[in-house]
Amino acid sequence: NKHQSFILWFTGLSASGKSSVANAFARTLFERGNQAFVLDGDNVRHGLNNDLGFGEDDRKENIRRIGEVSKLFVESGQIVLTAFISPYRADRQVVRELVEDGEFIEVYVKCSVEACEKRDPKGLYKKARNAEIPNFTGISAPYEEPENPEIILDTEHYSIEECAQQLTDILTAKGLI
Ligand code: GGZ
Repeated sequence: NKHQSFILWFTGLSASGKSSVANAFARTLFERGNQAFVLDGDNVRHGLNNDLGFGEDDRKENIRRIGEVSKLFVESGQIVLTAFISPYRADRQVVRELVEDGEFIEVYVKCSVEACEKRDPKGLYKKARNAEIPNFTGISAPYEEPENPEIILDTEHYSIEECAQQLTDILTAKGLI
C-alpha cells in the first residue's frame, strides 16, 4: 500500500458529482489502507472559509486557501481529494504550481449545465434562473473547462460508482496507488 502523496483536484459544476465521486473513491482508498482525506464545501466553506462568498475575488481566495491546506496534507503524507467548483483556470494553475511536479492531479468532473440543472438536488439552479442567487456558475458566472486535465470523469453518462472505479483503474495504471 505504499503510495506517494498527491492532490486529486476535482473541478466541475455544482451538482456535477465532485463530492460524491471524491467520497466514494476515498472509501476505496480507506479499504486499501491508503491515507486519504476529502476537503469539500461542507468542511471548508462552512469553517475556514466562512468569510468568503462567490464573487470572483472570493472564489480566488477560496481556492488559494484550499490549495495551501492541501499542500499541508500532502506534506503530512496523505492523498487529499478536493471537491470545489474552482471555475477559473488561473486559480487552479496557482495550486498546481504550489506543489511538486506530479503532485497535482486535475480531475475534470464533466457534466453539462443542462444535466446538472435537471438534477438540481438543492434547487440552486432554479434560484439562479430566478436571479435569487447571483453569480451562479454555469448560469450567471463562468466555468472555465480544464484544457489539459490529467483525468476526465463523465458523470453525465456514468454512475458515481463507475466513475470511482475508473479513478481506481487510472491511478493504478499510473502506479500511484
Ligand atoms: C456556485 C454556489 C453559489 C454560486 C452557493 N455559484 O452544489 P453545491 O452548492 O453544494 O456546491 C456549490 C458550492 C460551490 O462552492 P465552491 O467552494 O465549490 O465554489 S468555488 O470553487 O467556485 O469557490 C453550491 C453552492 O456552493 N453555491 N452559491 N453563486 N455555487
